[in-house]
Amino acid sequence: MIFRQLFDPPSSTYTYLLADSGEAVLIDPVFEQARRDAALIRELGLRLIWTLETHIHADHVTGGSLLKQMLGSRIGVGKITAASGADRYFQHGDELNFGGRVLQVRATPGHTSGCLSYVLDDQSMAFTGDCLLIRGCGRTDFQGGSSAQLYRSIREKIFTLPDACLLYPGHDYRGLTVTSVREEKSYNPRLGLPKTEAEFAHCMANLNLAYPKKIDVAVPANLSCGREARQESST
Ligand SMILES: N[C@@H](CCC(=O)N[C@@H](CS)C(=O)NCC(=O)O)C(=O)O
Ligand SMILES: [Fe+2]
Repeated sequence: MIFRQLFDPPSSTYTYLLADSGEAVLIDPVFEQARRDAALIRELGLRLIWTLETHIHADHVTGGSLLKQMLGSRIGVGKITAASGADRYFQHGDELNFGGRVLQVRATPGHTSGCLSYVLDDQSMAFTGDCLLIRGCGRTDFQGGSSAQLYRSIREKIFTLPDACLLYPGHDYRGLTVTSVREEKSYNPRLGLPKTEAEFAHCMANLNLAYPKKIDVAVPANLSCGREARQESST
C-alpha cells in the first residue's frame, strides 16, 4: 500500500493519500492544494477514486469538488452532515474499498455532530480528523460540538483500537505528525485514561479559542463539498 501524509501550512491541515493496486483515496484534501495533490497522484501512476471528508471543516475549504472536476473522483461525507454534492453518505459501520484494501467508517461525533474516523482494515492506522488530535482534541464550541459526545467517541471508538494502532489527525499546530492509541491513552492531557469526563468537560468549556478566521466562508462552501469555492475561483 502507498501512504503519504501531505500538509497545508496556512491551515495546518493534514491530507492523507492511500493507494493500493493503482486505486487512490484522499482523506481531507484542501482546496488550495488540489493541484499539488493531483500532480502527485498522476506522477505515482494512480487513479483517484474517492475523496473522503472526516467532517465539515470550519477552517479551510475542501478540495473534493475541484479534484472531482480534475480527476473524476467521487466524494464521500458523513450522512449527518447533510452536505450536498457528495456521491456517498457514510454511516457508522460502512466500508469503502480501494484496490484490495478497505477503510472502515466509525462515527466519532463531538468536534462536530457529523465527524467520522476512517480505520484501515488491519487496524494498523486510523484517520481521526479533528476528533482526536496529538495530545489534544478538536474544539467542541460550534457545529453541533459536544464535549460529552467527544469523550464517548474517543473512549469508545478510538481507544478501543489496538494500542499500536497509529493515529493520524486532521491537524497539528505544533509540528507533530502521528501518534498511537497507546500514547494518547497515556499522555493526552485532556482525556488520557486518568481523566474523568467531568475533568474533560471543564477543560473544553474553558479553552477560550478565537473562532477560525475562515469559518464564514469555509462552512457554507464545505456544505456543498467545495463546489461554491470552485465556481468562485473559476470566474
Ligand atoms: N487559528 C485557527 C483555528 C483553527 C481551529 O479552531 N481549529 C479547530 C479544528 S477545525 C480546532 O479544533 N482546534 C483545536 C485547537 O486549536 O486546540 C484558524 O483561525 O483557522
Ligand atoms: Fe475541524
